[in-house]
Amino acid sequence: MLLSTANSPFRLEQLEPRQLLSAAPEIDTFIPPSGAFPKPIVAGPDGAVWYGDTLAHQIGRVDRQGHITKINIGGDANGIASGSDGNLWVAEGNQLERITPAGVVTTFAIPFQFNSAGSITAGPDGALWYTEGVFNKIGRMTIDGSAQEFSPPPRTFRNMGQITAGPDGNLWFAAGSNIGRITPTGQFTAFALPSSQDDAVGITVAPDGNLWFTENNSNKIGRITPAGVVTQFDVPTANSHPDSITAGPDGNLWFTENYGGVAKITPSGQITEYPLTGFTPDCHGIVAGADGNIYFVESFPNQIGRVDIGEHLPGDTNGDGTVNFTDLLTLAQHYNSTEASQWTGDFTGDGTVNFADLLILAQNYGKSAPGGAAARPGSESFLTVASRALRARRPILAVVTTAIRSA
Ligand SMILES: [Ca+2]
Ligand SMILES: [Ca+2]
Repeated sequence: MLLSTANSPFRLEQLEPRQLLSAAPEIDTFIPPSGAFPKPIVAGPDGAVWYGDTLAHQIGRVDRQGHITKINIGGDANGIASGSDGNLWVAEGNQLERITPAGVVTTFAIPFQFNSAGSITAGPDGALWYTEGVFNKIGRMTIDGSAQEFSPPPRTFRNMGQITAGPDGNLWFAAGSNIGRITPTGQFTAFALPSSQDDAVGITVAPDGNLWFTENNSNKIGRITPAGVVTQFDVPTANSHPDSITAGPDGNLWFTENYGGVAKITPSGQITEYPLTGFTPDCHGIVAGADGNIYFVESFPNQIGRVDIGEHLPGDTNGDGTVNFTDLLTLAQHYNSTEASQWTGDFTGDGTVNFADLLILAQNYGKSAPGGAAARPGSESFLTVASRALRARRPILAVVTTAIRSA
């Protein structure tokens, strides 16, 4: 549409209204220093994300900058949970292991030694609950390592998969053509899915008060209310093999696909898939990190992925919700670095950490994001640091660097 007036030399062209394109989120990839075929992943008690290798007797810790450190454990981590005791718990065959964030490992045998603990989660009763896929039992271990196991009526469940704490005080688990529920005292209920071909493997609880689950071979995402009403949604890509699912901070559910990538589903069932580039990665565990981003495991080729959907306060290099001296130190350490991201101080996103980024940090110094995880003040105000630099007639960065060196 053209707008013009008789006396005006200008013609104004009015833009047609257009739909805003929603850009695909950025996906980062982190390569561990060692390990093999990672699968489960959890938001750890220390604010970092932790995952387990199923073939290398190790668990890994992923920090906000994507650095990965490994801890050796006694077996293969089939499942990993964040316990009520502030420790990590790993299901690894016929034992569970308790690992402190500092790396102290304690091993506890499960009662039935011929079984294999797969998925594990923290229960509403403060204990750890785990599925035993081979003989289809559910186990419960207290944080001091004493365990009991519950057997459902024969032939009720097969192919027990993941387990999660439900919104109703019970534990819920995926089991092939059933979704299962067990009360803290061990009473089982089976909710049959519509088809015997349904194949539930992953499960999580969502803010809408329902349980959401993946169907691996039947290529669906399902929702079940605590009363047992099931709704299913087909995944657009055929044979994508949905694996694990988690509730994102954006109100959507996020899930992995064994063949190709990561995807989200809205509470009303709209699915958007984000195929990963390169050769087809084999994606398994997925979790929302404390920084508001989605972390997932590429079992093959042994990588950790992160979907950057978190709100990020510019200047907050460690993602704890507050801009303070710690963030300034990180920026100083990476000044002029080529390893530039918002986690190292590149808030302008131009690939370098430089003076423009320092200005942004200064502007936000002392600010906290809404719901910032740790809204504690910096040890020194930015003005103190800056005025010290001015008094010494030196650039602020030199003062910061001196502070780092003398620390
Ligand atoms: Ca911070
Ligand atoms: Ca920059």
